[in-house]
Amino acid sequence: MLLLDLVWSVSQLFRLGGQFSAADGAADRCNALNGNLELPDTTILNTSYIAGQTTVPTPGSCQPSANVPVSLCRVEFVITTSDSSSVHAEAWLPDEWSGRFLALGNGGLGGCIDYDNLDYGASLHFATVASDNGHDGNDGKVFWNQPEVLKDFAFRAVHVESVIGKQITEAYYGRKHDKSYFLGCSTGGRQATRAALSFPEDFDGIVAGAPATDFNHLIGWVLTQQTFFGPPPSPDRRNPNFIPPDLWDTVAEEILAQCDELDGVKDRIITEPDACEFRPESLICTGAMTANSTCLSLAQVEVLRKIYRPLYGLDGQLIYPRYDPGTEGDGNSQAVFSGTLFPISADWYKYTIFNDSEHDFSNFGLKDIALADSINPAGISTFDGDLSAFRDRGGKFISYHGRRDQLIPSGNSKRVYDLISSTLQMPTLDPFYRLFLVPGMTHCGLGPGAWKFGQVGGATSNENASTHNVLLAVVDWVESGVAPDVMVGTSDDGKERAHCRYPQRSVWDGEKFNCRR
Ligand SMILES: *[C@@H]1O[C@H](CO)[C@@H](O)[C@H](O)[C@H]1NC(C)=O
Ligand SMILES: *[C@@H]1O[C@H](CO)[C@@H](O)[C@H](O)[C@H]1NC(C)=O
Ligand SMILES: *[C@@H]1O[C@H](CO)[C@@H](O)[C@H](O)[C@H]1NC(C)=O
Ligand SMILES: *[C@@H]1O[C@H](CO)[C@@H](O)[C@H](O)[C@H]1NC(C)=O
Ligand SMILES: [Ca+2]
Repeated sequence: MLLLDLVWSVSQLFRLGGQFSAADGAADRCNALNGNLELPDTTILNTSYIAGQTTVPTPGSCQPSANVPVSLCRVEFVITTSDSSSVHAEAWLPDEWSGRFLALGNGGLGGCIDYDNLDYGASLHFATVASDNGHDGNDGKVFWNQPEVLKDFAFRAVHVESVIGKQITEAYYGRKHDKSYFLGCSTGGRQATRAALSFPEDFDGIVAGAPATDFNHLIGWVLTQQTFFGPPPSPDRRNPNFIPPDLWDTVAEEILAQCDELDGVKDRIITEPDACEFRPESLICTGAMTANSTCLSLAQVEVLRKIYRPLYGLDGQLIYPRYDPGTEGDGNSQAVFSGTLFPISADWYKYTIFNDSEHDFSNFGLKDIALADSINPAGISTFDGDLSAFRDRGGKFISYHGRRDQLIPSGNSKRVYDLISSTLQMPTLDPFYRLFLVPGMTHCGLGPGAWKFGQVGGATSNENASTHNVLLAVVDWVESGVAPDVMVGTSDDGKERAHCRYPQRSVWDGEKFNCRR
């Protein structure tokens, strides 16, 4: 393993006196980086100065082009992480630089440079870096018998992208960055957590959305959910357990009927899904009714009971919190409930646990999750409450999770908070770690709730203030000591709602929602 014990050895040709001022000679300085920069285990592939509001071609198989918002120097580079692995990355260095460094994460089993957030970070004047996480594309086959590629994915890519990205930033602007940040959601949220646990010096401030932590369990939980209802029926295969899409709409309406108003407001948003004790019995077909789009068979009701229960393992320990009721509307559930094996989950188990591309998942169960636990490829699990090193060096961590997340139950973020709290023996993590729960938001964004709070490009409100933008909020916290009490989000129809930090609850007072213990 080559964990990059790096020596800083750049020929610093481009030092400027005082504040960096952009445009003058920026193109020359950018082009000059190519060939003049010597970085450990790193090859500069290309540098190009790009005038703002341009579309540029991109390498790799993920997307053909990317938008460049503001004038910047684009540096494409590759870091060799072992004899059999490497990380491709890009640094976008805007003319107007705030002095801040920002590293980005990935999604799913990716494999894809996050161009949307390179665009977003650069437009907010961060020197922004993103990588391909050690492989191209979203197919899990790349991990098959490739332990080094797996290490890049599990912990190494974000570390090297930040170590080298900071050196490129310094070489270009002629001075070190002031503070460094990380932004990611889903797999990016897990990468964020891994960074804080294993590389606490890498970032001063971290934003972790819907973190895919306790990874083997999460992936195993998804596959287990899928065994409850099985594949869709076909002419030659009956499946009385399967719940077709239109019946899911009926289920969604019944859950809203039972639980929407628990929070005091009938708005199709269940503020606290954990308070919803959904009773599917009300949907059982009676009398002459046959199971169709308006009622359910006993077998289907039993499937629903299982889906909305937490999953426990062979040893009786919790594997994963339950699926959030209220999530199944608007076709939201279809990715997992369509009956087709969820590709991320199937690939992970095929190529890192079973080492068998033809594995038959029809009997997937708790024994398989126990096997994944025992293998824990490249230490992927990321379920550890000891953030003391990150806390003690002054790091600030903001997590958020939509309560209508169709892929990762929001209860897991509460569970992680509680784990850190008990591990560090801190009754509240307020001094360095805050978790904002976002009612009515799906995975990482979208949904009927007030989901726009700057967590990704495209999720900004009219106000780019730290009260309304989680990235700017962590900046304020790190640089001015101003911690966010609430996170104000904006919905698609322009309504604002203040999201509460756990363990506070969002309580309706007859006129508005307030955050209370
Ligand atoms: C480097 O970037 C420029 C500008 O986008 C492009 O024209 C050129 O083909 C690139 N060269 C390589 C080797 O990728
Ligand atoms: C479902 O079954 C009930 C009772 O058998 C019937 O009244 C209703 O029209 C059916 N709905 C559909 C969509 O077939
Ligand atoms: C699959 O390969 C990994 C890595 O070599 C190994 O740890 C694991 O035990 C293998 N899985 C099985 C089921 O043999
Ligand atoms: C907020 O920031 C984004 C950068 O992503 C920018 O596009 C937008 O115009 C800004 N909005 C305001 C009101 O400044
Ligand atoms: Ca409600």
